[in-house]
Amino acid sequence: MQQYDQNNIFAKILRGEISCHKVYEDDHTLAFMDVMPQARGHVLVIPKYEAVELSDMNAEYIKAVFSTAQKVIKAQRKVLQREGIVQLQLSGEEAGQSVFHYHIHLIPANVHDMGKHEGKQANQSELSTLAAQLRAELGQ
Ligand code: DGP
Repeated sequence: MQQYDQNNIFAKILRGEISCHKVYEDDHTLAFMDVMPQARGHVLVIPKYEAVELSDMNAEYIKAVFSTAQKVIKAQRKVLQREGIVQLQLSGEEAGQSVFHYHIHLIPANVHDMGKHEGKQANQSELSTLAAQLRAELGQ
């Protein structure tokens, strides 16, 4: 398995070195819009903990990530007006993981209709609008 690299993109987002469209933040987690969404409203939830994937996650942070994911899913359902949200997590390069900081994808889509992973960059103003709507729903 891959070693944790402190220069991965999500570590830089956590340190504020790269911007993101933030949806939710607490002491243990950050949720933000995926810039290459597989569906409109695709959100990523990450822990403020250095883990490549599930097998090296800390139990306290797993709990926190899933708690944040629950909140985000509820907000996505309201804002996007759709029931079905795909929860996806890739462990390892062979599985298709491309950013090596643990994350859960929350994708408002039917799994059978989803586009290719890492398709194309989304429109930044649309991401900004969606993030603001989700933040408002989450009281952030
Ligand atoms: P995975 O392949 O499961 O490791 O997913 C990585 C996701 O991260 C992928 O859907 C695209 C997204 N992504 C890559 N770079 C950035 C970035 O700089 N900002 C944001 N918000 N998302 C990114």
